Amino acid sequence: MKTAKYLVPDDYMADPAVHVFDGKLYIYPSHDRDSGIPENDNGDHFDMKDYHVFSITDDVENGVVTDHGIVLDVKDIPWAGRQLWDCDVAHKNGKYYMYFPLKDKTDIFRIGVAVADRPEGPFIPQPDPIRGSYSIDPAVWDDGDGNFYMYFGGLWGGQLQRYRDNKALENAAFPADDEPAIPSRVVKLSPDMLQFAEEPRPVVILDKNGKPLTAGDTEKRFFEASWMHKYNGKYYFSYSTGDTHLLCYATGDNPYGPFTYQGVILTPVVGWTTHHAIVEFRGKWYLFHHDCVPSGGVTWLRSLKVIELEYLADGTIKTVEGVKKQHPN
Ligand code: FUB
Repeated sequence: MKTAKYLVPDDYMADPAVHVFDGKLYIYPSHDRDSGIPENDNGDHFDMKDYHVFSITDDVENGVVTDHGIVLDVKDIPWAGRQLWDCDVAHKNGKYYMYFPLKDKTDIFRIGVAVADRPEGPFIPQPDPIRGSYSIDPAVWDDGDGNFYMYFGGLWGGQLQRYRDNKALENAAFPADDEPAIPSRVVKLSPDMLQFAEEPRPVVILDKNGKPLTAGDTEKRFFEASWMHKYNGKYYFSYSTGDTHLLCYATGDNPYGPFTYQGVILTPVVGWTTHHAIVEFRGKWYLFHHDCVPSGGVTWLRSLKVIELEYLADGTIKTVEGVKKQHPN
């Protein structure tokens, strides 16, 4: 697959999380809609209300994409305020666990869990969010030894700047440009998959000299959209740089890191956000992502895309060119 392919041309879907369950590929995206809320740095215009699940049985290039319909609706989540953002799903012992960020009734993002018997749902929400959870963009990694790890966090509208050492701050705090960047977080999940098993830890990304990336290094530092995959025994932590619109990656030797910055996976796409999942299916690697080309550049109406991903012999990822655009900010 040399050029990216749109997967759901008739609707706006974004923020793909993708997994292979029972030999089928399942896509768990955000479901964009036009709410009429004006665009701002807080992301209020991303006012999503439900999730759909999609599956592909054959190969990604030619397979039919099946829409399994609405599998979780904000009106069924007891603690809901607003804004269902990027979710992810993990499978353990015959159950499927959907992790989703949602603002509670006080407008604070928490991470909730909903449980299903099948990968295509429906997902039944737990009565309360995960204790001690905060911010957005949960991505759950199955380490294959019975342990599952959640990566999460996002700056600006994702509220990560409001926390330090897992405690809410009185006021949001951004580090100075020469100070270490605000990190994504990683936490092991409890055996029942419904809570954190420990305190979340910072995901430290080092430069090639072993120094943590600084807040001023905006083309490399973490902003949002964590994802984890493993290639040739190495852990690849990937993420969006947010206001510089890049998807980057860093590699390490274990799920907690530290990770060393390696490079750019995807150059800027049309639209403010960029977000992705990397997954192997039938012997090929794929980069699932989104852009705003079909909506004519409307930031909050994004469309799902996929393109084959290539690794070089040394394990580095060949950069994919997004559909270029000058970003106004
Ligand atoms: O979809 C809302 C937010 O936009 C996601 O949570 C971020 O990762 C960005 O894609």
